[in-house]
Parts: sequence; structure tokens; C-alpha cells
Amino acid sequence: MNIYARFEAAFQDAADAPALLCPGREDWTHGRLVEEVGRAARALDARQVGVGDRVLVQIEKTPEAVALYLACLKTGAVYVPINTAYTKPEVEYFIADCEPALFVAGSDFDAGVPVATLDGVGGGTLLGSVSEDPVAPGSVARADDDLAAIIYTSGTTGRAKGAMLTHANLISNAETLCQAWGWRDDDVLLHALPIFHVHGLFVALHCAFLNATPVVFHSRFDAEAIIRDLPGSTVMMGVPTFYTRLVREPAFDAAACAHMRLFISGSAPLTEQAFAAFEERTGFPILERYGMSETLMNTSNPLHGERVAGTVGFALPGVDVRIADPAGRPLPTGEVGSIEVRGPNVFKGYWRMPERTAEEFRGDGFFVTGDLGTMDAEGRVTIVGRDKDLVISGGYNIYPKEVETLIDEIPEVLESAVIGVPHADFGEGVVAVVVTRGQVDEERVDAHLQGRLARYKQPKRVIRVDELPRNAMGKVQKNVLRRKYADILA
Ligand code: MLC
Ligand code: AMP
Repeated sequence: MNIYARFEAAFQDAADAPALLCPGREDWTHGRLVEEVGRAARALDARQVGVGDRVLVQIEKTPEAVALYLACLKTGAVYVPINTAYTKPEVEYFIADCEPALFVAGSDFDAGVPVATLDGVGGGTLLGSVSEDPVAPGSVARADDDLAAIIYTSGTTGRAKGAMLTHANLISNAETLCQAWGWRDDDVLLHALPIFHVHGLFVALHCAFLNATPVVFHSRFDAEAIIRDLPGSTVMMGVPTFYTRLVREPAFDAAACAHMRLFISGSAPLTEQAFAAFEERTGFPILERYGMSETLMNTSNPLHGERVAGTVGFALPGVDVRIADPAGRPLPTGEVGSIEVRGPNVFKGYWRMPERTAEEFRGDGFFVTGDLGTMDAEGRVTIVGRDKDLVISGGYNIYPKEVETLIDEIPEVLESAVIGVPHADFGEGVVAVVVTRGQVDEERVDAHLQGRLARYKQPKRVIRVDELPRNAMGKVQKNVLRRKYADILA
């Protein structure tokens, strides 16, 4: 089953109803969306993109970008979206790794592979020369196991890994979420997330597409614009930073949310304080859920029933979640262990990394998430930490190893430790602690990282020290550093 065939059936039943409502731009009906997907599919065809070919995409969030994504699904190509903040050397890694048949970029790019452009207003070479043809080609039949997308997620080694997601993964998770969150015919989704990660692309858009729900489509998060569009919306999904920023706006209150039924948070921990402040201001307990690129969504607080702050709720229907010891043996209720998941939502493996894939699956099919948590007697899961050296800043993941490797290239740097510390806006912010020979200041580190590393991964502060704290095994004690610099960005 091709997931786009499912979407298209819903779109055709709602052809005249709004699909994408884009402030400052012409709205698209579902009929128009189907036409634009057909146009993008013909553009892929004209560039000889075939079934199973990767289409690497680094473009702004526009309706045309959505049409391109859906066209990849429709034609059986594999969609590979990447963050618009990535620099040229970062992009070159993805090109070499996924060997795309086509790279769609915001502007021209010297890539050594075929390149087409799609800019921030839907212009560019990709769609420019496509002929008008009212008859859209059919969707290519896909087996459950066939790839729909590769989502890159960084690894502890500093090298990004491509999580291979199948049509079946996407369909099952979308259906499960629509059920769990009581999706309704009169819902309107307020969408301000980027569409290069699973949260904005799959979780949010797929719930809408399965139901031909109108999507108020913001190109980026802007608190004022959200408050303006809340009265026409019913559901919003966001990372915790969205909600903490909204609460800081004086105009954000219960009256502004009167038309809403559900606020959903994920991708990073929503603190109990943020949950309480939001509920106090609006009357809404945010529904927190937990997932990752490799598994899509695993757990969710209930739609009906108590949403407990600081917990991520229960395993979604069809998803097995267990808390295990380092050998994968289930632990008794309440004990802290590794969160492991199994189900139709769990990815097929890492692109061209069979050994890494094997390392992260247990023999009985459970995937080791790298998150640490507990489960209570009712099955409610709480995430208590991470077994992976990862910083989550404003919902973006940053692997310290990648940043340390680049900082260590500076000849005067002897060693470095990159940590995440509390940040008032982003939840966690990146700080680099460096041991240097001679004078290396913050500007020197900034200058070295500029153009090599996306801005959001760059340290907000660089601290020089004489030596890094180490344990008896010689391993850097990042927990000591995190404690020491806990207030530096707060
Ligand atoms: C932007 N900046 C960040 C940042 N976002 N720094 C650290 N962390 C971030 N997340 C920096 C920029 O580099 C820039 O730095 C400055 O902040 C202003 O940039 P901006 O683009 O104007 O920022 P803003 O639009 O305010 O973006 C903040 C944000 C955005 C929170 C709205 O980061 C965002 O949309 N995050 C959502 C991420 C997401 O979708 N995650 C889902 C992953 S999926 P300078 O120095 O140049 O000024 C997943 C699985 C799951 O995790 O469970 O969902
Ligand atoms: P990604 O690799 O970008 O898909 O990020 C997945 C990671 O985000 C998970 O492994 C968790 O560490 C984290 N995450 C997602 N949702 C939550 C949540 N609700 N609370 C805490 N962490 C979360």
C-alpha cells in the first residue's frame, strides 16, 4: 500500500475544501494539492527519478515543498529531507551517503549529482519547466517493506545515520495517532514546525492528510502569528519551546484558545513548570507524547484521562514498550532502565549500516532507544535521562561528538567537551569546555565552526579550563561539567 494513495483518496473526497492555508499566500484546496502533487511527480519523472531513487531535499517550508514530498511518495522515490540550517560540508556528507538521483536545494548547489531548485516562494528550476497535464499518473504500488523516506539522525560517533522508514511504518503510526488523539472531521491543524523532521512532517501532516484536515501552514514559528490564527484552529503540535514562548506573550490566554481542543508537545522534555504555567494560563493540560526518528511515536498521554506532567504516557496501541537492563531483560515496575520498543512503527534499519542496525536491536526485535526511563504499574512511562550523549536544544538534536571533533581541529585546542546545560528558551543549550595551548577565545572557536556546522549546533558559550574532570577510567565526567555550568545559560 502506497501511503499517498490513502491521502489522495481523502483529498479527492474533499476536493473543494481547504488543504493548506498559508498566511500571505493563496490558499490551496485539496483538489489543487492533488494537481500540484501531479505536477511535482511529472517534474521527478522528467529528471529520470525512478522507484527507490533517493531525492535529497533542503528547501524552505512552502506548499510546493509539501507537494514535492507527496510526489516522492506517489512515485515510489525515497524522500530524504535535511535541515535548512546545514552548511555545505554537512550537506556534502548526506549527498555522499544517500547518493541521491536528485538533490532539490533552495538555490543552486555544486553537488556532483543532478540538482534542481525550489525556493521559498515555490519558484526555481524544479517545477519551472513542467508541462500542464490535467491527468495525474497513478500512485506506484508499494509493498509494506518498501522505503518511503530516510530521516538522518546523528550518532554518538558524530556520523549521521539514515533511519529507513517504510510506507507501512508511516501508515500504521498515522492511523494509531489519529485514533489516540480522537481526530475529528472539523479539526483544523495549526502547523508551525519545520517539515524536515518526523514531528512536523509525519506526525503533524499525516494526521491531517489521512482526514483531509485543513492545515494552517506557517513557514516558521512566530508566537504572534500563532495567537492570530488560534481562533480558526483546533489542534496544535509543537516542541516545548513553542509553548514556553507562547506563555511569555501577554495576549496568550484562555480566550485566545477558546476554539482549540488539543495542544500536543514532543521531541524534547516538557518540564512540569512549563506544563503548569500553560495550564494555568489557558486551562489546557498539554498532551505530551514521546517518539524518535527511528520509531515514530511510541507513547502518549491520554486524550481522555489524566495527563501527568513530566511523563510521556502509555504505549500507543500496537506498540510494545519495555524498560530493560543493559542485557535487554525486562526490569521490575518502577526501576530505571533502557526504554526499548517494538512494533509496526519501528524502522527497517540504518541506511547502509547493517552492523549499527544489528547493534541497536535485541534478538527479540526490540529497538534500544538510548533513552532511560521507568514504567509504573499502570504502564505510564517517565523519561528520566539519556543513555546517549545527546543535547536536545529547541527540539533539535545535537551530538556533542560532532561538535568536539570540529573544535579539536583548531591547532591550539588540546581537547574539548561539549555539553548541554539548561537554557531558558531552548530547554538545553550547547556549551563547549576547552583545554587550550595558548590563547583561544570564543571568537576563534566561532570562526572555525562558521560555515562548517549549522548555527544551532554551535556553542552558545565557550569556556577555557586548565583540565577536564576525568574518572578513574580516564573518561571525561560530563555530569561534573553540567553541574558546574548549570546556570551559565539560564
Ligand atoms: C534556532 N537557533 C537555535 C535553535 N533554533 N539554537 C539552538 N537550538 C535551536 N533549536 C538559533 C539560530 O541558529 C540563530 O542563531 C538564532 O537561534 C535565531 O534563529 P531563528 O531561526 O530565528 O530561531 P527561531 O525561529 O526562533 O527557532 C527556534 C525554534 C526552532 C524553537 C522555533 O528551533 C524550531 O522550530 N524547532 C523545532 C525543531 C523540531 O521540529 N524538532 C522535531 C525533531 S523530530 P544566531 O546565533 O545565528 O542568531 C523528533 C522526534 C519527535 O525529535 O519525538 O518528535
Ligand atoms: P530524534 O533523533 O530527533 O528523532 O529525537 C528523538 C529523541 O528525542 C528521543 O530519543 C528522546 O530522547 C527525545 N524525545 C522525544 N520526545 C520526547 C519527550 N516527550 N520527552 C523527552 N524526550 C523526548
